[in-house]
Amino acid sequence: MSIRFYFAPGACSLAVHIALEEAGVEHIPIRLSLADGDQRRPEFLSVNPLGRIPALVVDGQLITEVTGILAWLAHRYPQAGLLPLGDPFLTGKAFELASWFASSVHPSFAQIGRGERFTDDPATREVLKADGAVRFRRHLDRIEALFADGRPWLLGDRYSIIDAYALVFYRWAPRLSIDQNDFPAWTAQVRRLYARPAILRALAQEGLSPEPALLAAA
Ligand SMILES: N[C@@H](CCC(=O)N[C@@H](CS)C(=O)NCC(=O)O)C(=O)O
Repeated sequence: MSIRFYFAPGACSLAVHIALEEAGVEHIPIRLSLADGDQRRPEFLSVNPLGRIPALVVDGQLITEVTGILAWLAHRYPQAGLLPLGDPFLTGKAFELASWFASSVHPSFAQIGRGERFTDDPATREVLKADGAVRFRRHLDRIEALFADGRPWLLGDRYSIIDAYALVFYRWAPRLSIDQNDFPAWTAQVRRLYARPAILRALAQEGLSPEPALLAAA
């Protein structure tokens, strides 16, 4: 099987990168620079005409959307335990969270830097930018609140790839000057995430590192 994975460092594609590492999937990583506009160049538009990452090309067939790719990986590599596929309720909860991340959390962040997705009107973009910052912060607070019952992972007792998906947003918080220490329970979960070698490998392959204070020895 040939798998080509298109990603940008620290973007939402990080969740897919972690899943590929967790499942030990051999793949060809293709790094794009969003700042340089690689996603709008003909070479990439011929792969994904929507000009978005992540994109996975499996034996010539394209899969896009974080949730779509994670679902494919979870079913194709069930031994990796990316999703609790044997438990219909927890699988539903996993997709509940992934859908919320993709439809609400991520778009609120996109309102800030990708106003062109929503409107052509410059004045409305400014409104969206301010509104996105408020909404993104509220979403992060909601993620923190999910841990209020003491669960170690988003789905309960067991790690799933949904925990890695949330890590994308946790790592975006400082870009908006949001202090990650405002989320103590979530921060404890991120410490547990950084104890997983697959996650450290995915970060390293993107040229990124864990926040030093959150490593086990810190
Ligand atoms: N709903 C999509 C969102 C994909 C998306 O917006 N990816 C961003 C990076 S996080 C991107 O490709 N941005 C490039 C651009 O908007 O030009 C998903 O969940 O995969």
